Amino acid sequence: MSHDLSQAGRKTQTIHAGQYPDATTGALSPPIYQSSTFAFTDCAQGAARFAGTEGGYIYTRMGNPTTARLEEAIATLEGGTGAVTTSSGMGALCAVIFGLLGSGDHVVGHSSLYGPSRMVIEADFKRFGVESTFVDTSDLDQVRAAVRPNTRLILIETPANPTIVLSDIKALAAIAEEQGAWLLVDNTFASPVNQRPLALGAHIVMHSMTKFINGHTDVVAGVVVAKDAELLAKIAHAHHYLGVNMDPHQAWLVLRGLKTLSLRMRESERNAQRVAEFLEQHPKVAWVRYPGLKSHPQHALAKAQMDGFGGLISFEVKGGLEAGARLLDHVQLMTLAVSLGGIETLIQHPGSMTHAAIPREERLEAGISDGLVRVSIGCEDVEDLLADLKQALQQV
Ligand code: LCS
Repeated sequence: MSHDLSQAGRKTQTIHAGQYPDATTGALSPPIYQSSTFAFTDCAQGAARFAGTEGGYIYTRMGNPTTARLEEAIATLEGGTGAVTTSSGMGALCAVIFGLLGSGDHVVGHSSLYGPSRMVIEADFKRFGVESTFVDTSDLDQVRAAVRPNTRLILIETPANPTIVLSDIKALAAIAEEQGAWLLVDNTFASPVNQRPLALGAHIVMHSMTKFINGHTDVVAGVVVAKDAELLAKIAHAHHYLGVNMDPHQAWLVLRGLKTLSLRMRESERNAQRVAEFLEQHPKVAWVRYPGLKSHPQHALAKAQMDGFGGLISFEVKGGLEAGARLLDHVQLMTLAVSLGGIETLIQHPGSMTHAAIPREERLEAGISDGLVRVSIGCEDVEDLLADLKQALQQV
């Protein structure tokens, strides 16, 4: 264990939490314990580890020293009691639902969620009796109207994928508390550098670490952090049975990426602010949504609950889908690809890509218009990004 970093600054936490010299060799970079299983000294020790009366490792699906370092790091950053790492962000979401909900329980979710996150609840967990209602959680009245006596979970992304709509974490946590439900915040877009939902009252935080936390577009990974130990134990139990564990090598890569999270986020949001301002004044652009713009309907909330505005922008080119497709087909430096939060700029069309699984009517209701373009701004020289957008917009 490293020394207590719970009160340290975020840059310090990203660099030092879970990162300390190996006890036997002094290696500063964490060893990758690429082992599926761990030997017991005798039968009594094996029995004690299974019974939970003795700490230590058993089998990598249930825990591993390299993934444990990453869990320590993210729990420190999010201010949680602990964390479980998962093979993907979807693995994180499924572990929470599998661990906490059952037939007859009800979920209130943000209508604008990553497509598969919404559909796994709306279509797949439905087969197991989990009910759900999706509303615009930025409107608290809609949430209050959707909550039922059997509501156990409120799920939001803030900022939301791909609409960049914000939801008020503190207010939603209060509604959840009143109802005896848990508030789960998918903190992927903000990252723990910009937003700490547990401190605002949320009960559980999850991430697709595929995005900003890893940051190098080379790993798919997820994590769940819980505020209290009992909740974490329930989720961890489900996680061990589901088999959505993280591989030790995957954990090592994310630990490496995490060290520069703060640096990357600051660079990416500095660029994103400039790009958003450029798009907003461009005559061929119909609208732009970025939390750092005064025109964002929740700019004040962004300033209150976030410490930075992040790297994600959504916008629409005048002429809708056809015009947007032309733009996407003509970018040169930006890459036409899904995913986000990497060091390089990625641009994509949610309606036909990341959110295509959501029926069109539901997409439109959630504010995901046919022409909406989402761009994840990276750490390139901003002048090059602006020049690329300028030339691509000329082709529209
Ligand atoms: N939560 C959010 C907010 C996401 O954006 C994603 C993936 C997930 C969860 C799922 O994480 P994964 O299993 O992929 O690690 N979002 C993607 C996107 O917008 N483009 O490609 C993937």
